[in-house]
Amino acid sequence: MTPNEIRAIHDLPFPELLFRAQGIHRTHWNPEEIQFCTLDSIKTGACPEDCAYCPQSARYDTGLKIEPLKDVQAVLRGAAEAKANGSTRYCMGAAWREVRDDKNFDAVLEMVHGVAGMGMEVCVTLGMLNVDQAKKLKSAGCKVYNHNIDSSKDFYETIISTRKFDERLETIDAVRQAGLEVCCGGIVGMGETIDHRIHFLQELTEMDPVPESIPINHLVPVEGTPLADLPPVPPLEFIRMIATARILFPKSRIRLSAGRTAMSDEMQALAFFAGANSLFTGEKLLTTPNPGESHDHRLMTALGMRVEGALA
Ligand code: SAM
Ligand code: DTB
Ligand code: SF4
Repeated sequence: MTPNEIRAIHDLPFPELLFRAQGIHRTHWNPEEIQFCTLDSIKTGACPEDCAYCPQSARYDTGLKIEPLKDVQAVLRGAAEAKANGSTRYCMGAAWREVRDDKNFDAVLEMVHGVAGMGMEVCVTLGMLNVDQAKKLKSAGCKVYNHNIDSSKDFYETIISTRKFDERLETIDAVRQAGLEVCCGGIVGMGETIDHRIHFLQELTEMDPVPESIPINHLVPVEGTPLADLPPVPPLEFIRMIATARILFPKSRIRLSAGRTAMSDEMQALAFFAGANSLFTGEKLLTTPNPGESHDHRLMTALGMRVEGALA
């Protein structure tokens, strides 16, 4: 699809855009269900990369408490608790530039093995990696690898100087070659234009196969990072992104990811109507606040919706 064709969808009159997105959504998904996923930051901060949005980069003073790789048993306890709260997917993130073949990676493989053994879907996001490492994750029971392209190539290279957009694509290729599912999305609200957003979506359409899961994060502005003072994206623009993603990727999960603490319940309801069908629960994302388990269960009840895979 050309950028102009994608832009034409994105710019449809709002009722038409939402009607189309919802129609596609109900053809492929149960519109009453939302998948609850839990994030666990297994290694926090002191990252050598300079991603301008990220509180975990060592370049910015964000007051973040740096933590080395967590203990395997502590991670497994967290996963058991998340499962008890309705999460069916456990996503472990490490502030690494890349995976190294060392004892830390061996410990991550143990975590993956343990969480998979509890019957949860396991997703990890560890930075760049090669096919061999991706295969080891797969053998340990990992289902999905998260690696975002974050924005259009042009815009990406104004946001991060320590790596190239094409290196992101290489990692995603390695993940595919190993037979893992791909979770790949981006961030809106970093000062990009709507055309940058369109090119970001177009880049995803060119992946073959397209990602099974597409997180749409709203920038969480963190003091100390270069993007700390950016204004939020107008809510209706954000909803247009969700709806356009749903139309372009009928069978992919669209994840309403970072930034929900700044969104009203009404805005989140609109995002679900536009086709978002997954979110991160818990008090924290990786390092920034998140609405929390009880808020999200209340929201599901208020909307007459259900947590996907929940017993009751
Ligand atoms: N270090 C690995 C990497 O960069 O792929 C994995 C962890 S990194 C924190 C995962 C993703 O979190 C980033 O690609 C970005 O999309 C998202 N993220 C980080 N900081 C954010 C922020 N302040 N607001 C919204 N999303 C953010
Ligand atoms: C993704 O796209 N969003 C999640 C997950 N993948 C790993 C991370 C959001 C992090 C937001 C900033 C923070 O809490 O540090
Ligand atoms: Fe490091 Fe990932 Fe944050 Fe970039 S987004 S600074 S690679 S943790």
